[in-house]
Amino acid sequence: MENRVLYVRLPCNPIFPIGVVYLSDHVHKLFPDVQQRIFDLGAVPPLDYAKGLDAIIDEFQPTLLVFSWRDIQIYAPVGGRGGNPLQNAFEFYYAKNPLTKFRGALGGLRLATSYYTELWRNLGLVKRGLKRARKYRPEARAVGGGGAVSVFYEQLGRSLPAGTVVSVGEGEALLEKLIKGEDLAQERCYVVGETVPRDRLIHEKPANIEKTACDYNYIETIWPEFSYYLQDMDFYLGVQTKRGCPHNCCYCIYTVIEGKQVRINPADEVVAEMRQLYDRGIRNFWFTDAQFIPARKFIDDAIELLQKIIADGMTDIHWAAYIRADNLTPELCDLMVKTGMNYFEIGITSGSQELVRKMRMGYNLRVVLENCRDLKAAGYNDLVSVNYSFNVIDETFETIRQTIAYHRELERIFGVDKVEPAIFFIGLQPHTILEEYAFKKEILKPGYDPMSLMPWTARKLLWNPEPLGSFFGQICLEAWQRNSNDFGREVMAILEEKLGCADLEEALSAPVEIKDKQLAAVN
Ligand code: B12
Ligand code: SF4
Repeated sequence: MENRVLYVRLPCNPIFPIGVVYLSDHVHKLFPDVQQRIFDLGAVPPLDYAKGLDAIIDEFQPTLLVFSWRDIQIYAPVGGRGGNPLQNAFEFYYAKNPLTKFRGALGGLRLATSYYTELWRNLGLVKRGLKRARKYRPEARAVGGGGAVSVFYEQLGRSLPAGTVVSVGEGEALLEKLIKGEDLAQERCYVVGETVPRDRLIHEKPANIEKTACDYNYIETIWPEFSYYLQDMDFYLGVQTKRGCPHNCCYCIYTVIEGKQVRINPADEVVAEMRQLYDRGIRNFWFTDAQFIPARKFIDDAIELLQKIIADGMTDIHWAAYIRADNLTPELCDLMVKTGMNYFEIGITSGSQELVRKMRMGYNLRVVLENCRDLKAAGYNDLVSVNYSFNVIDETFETIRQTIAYHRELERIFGVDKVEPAIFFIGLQPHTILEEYAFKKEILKPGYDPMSLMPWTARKLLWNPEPLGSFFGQICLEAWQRNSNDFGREVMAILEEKLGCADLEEALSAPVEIKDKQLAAVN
């Protein structure tokens, strides 16, 4: 049977659709005769989604529709697609002034409307695409995957058309089987209306496939709109250097989806891939790994890659990534600066070692500071975004003071204007240790809908429990009022005004508790 594979990246902010690019590259390497096409709704204006999808299906007549869905969860401190979600929610939940509360309610309504509209619109696009493809190919099949599907695979299956294959995690092995027409029973997937997701499906290990350099000469031939991403020279194009993360951070699901075993993409292959993009004019790269240096034992791999980038002559690039700054050495710092790292995010979540330990993040905050000093000494003068999520577990005024002390030290190292505190509140995700904790504490009941944006559920999923929830609510409201353009720094300033700043040494030391390590007891 002839296979014609259409990859549809569902609407998304313009982030490079690296997932479908890698999938189609993999399929092409195994089955060079299979006809493929990429259609990226991230590059199409909203009014043209349906029309554009119809047109590509009429033209290409696919037998397999691969729908890639990147993100659903939108709680962020920044302007999202439906406004500033965090601000709307907080105004609604915490504002004392009835007018502000009303504004929050309206904002929340707008947000919920845009959230559900997006959700239904994407589900509608899958249905529409499949129905239209079946006009030409009655055997046509849909398969859904990507970040959002991996997180919400159990819920999304309820709304997708019968027969749709719902995939968790990487899709390479699954597509291989679908194209060969083989049984899918061993894959991390289920079929809507035919099978149900196996218990602990999400915890199953991904297939161990060694990644080779993506062949962009081929990608260009199946994706005429590729050039859209080459036009804006400030755009960071995705390149993956490894998969998997060995850590256990209590709120993170990716350590489960990508697996704990880190699989390194060979440095020569990564460089060969970057070189193809470089030759097309790209100078900004985002290493899309869950963590660029997941643990100390991967430092040598990072060094090898950066050395090879220099050896290849790509000396005028910039790159960014999520960096676990506890895993740096002076040599690596030097190479990071030399190869043009000009932005990185560290997700320490709290500046209190005690809390970092309770959240099971495996960070040694003292080491992070030492390594940041090495990075600065190596000449790093660009931005660092430090992700803090307050009130995850056992937060107290004392641990807040410690976080302030820690943040101020980072500012002393890099400069106040270079350290951007990104204040997130955790969006609770299914299958995480934090979810189990919420069950145990009876904050949530098993069977809740993690995708619900109804105010009573959303209030729990946007993790900010009492007794400190209302306190943080007020702090954030004040920060938006004072200066919404510098929200993170404003939050830090208000917290310091109200609570003061601890001694750095206190922040860095975590007395070991003998009894009841709450999260540790959960699993
Ligand atoms: C790197 C990254 C970023 C970078 C992206 C930089 C860049 N230029 O690419 C930055 C920091 C910008 C970012 C931002 C955000 N991100 Co982000 N990000 C990631 C991360 C770590 C990796 C994504 C990636 O590119 N992986 C590499 C590629 C190759 O993998 P992939 O696209 O997932 O594709 C593979 C599989 O998913 C699968 N697959 C994909 N499609 C399909 C389709 C089918 C049919 C099949 C079978 C398989 C399949 O196969 C592919 C190849 O193996 C993931 C977490 C993770 N570890 O995956 C979160 C993640 C994608 N982000 C997420 C979110 C929410 C966001 C934000 C919306 C956060 C926010 N609230 O602001 C923003 C969005 C910003 C925006 N402008 O819209 C969520 C999305 C799910 C959700 N919760 O809704 C994720 C999954 C993290 C999480 N666990 O919550 N992000
Ligand atoms: S280090 Fe990052 S990717 Fe790994 S488990 Fe923690 S939050 Fe998740």
